[in-house]
Amino acid sequence: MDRASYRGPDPALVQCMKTSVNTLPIKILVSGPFGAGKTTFIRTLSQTEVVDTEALCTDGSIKPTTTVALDFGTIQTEEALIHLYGTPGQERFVYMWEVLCEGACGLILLVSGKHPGQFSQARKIHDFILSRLPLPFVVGVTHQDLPRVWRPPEVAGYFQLEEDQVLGLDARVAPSSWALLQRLLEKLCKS
Ligand SMILES: Nc1nc2c(ncn2[C@@H]2O[C@H](COP(=O)(O)OP(=O)(O)OP(=O)(O)O)[C@@H](O)[C@H]2O)c(=O)[nH]1
Ligand SMILES: [Mg+2]
Repeated sequence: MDRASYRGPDPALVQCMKTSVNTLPIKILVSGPFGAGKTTFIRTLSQTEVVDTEALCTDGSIKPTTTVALDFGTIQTEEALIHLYGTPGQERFVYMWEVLCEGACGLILLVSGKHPGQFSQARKIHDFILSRLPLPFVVGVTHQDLPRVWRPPEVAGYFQLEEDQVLGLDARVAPSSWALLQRLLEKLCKS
């Protein structure tokens, strides 16, 4: 077809592309150390029943269960379908981090402001994932509802990140969790 006779794209094709854009999921990885709040974050935001793989902690740990494979939740916004994949926090499940990275568009790295001793583990997870896939990412500092916890600017300093890449949240609360996801989506749009 020559330029002169071109009358614009086939309306059926345009409709099909719009549908694809709205239905192709954006895969977001939610990772971070043990107990950072990954499963909680996904349960708070998911609009569908969360698929989780919790198993009892048998070592007298600080919490009764831990994720052993993944968490999976979904969010449908006007613009996009978002798939949230949560990783296990414990290093013995490291093989799942690799599996879950596949096809991810962005990373939410959660750290608990209550447990600065886990920041080095968070850095390991960050390096593990980003050395395989240079994903846009944000850091969420959970447990901001508690007193005497590390605050986002301090965590940004620790990880040597810009302050706007690190947000505080209570992962049990939807608006606070949504603000973090929104920050990542803004980054994805710019990348
Ligand atoms: N107060 C408070 N509690 C939180 C917050 N985020 C998570 N929790 C609690 O912390 C505990 C651990 O949360 P999980 O969501 O299981 O943590 P996880 O990162 O999935 O843990 P693993 O899968 O074992 O690595 C749960 O009891 C949550 O209710 C938060 O921001 N504030
Ligand atoms: Mg979990």
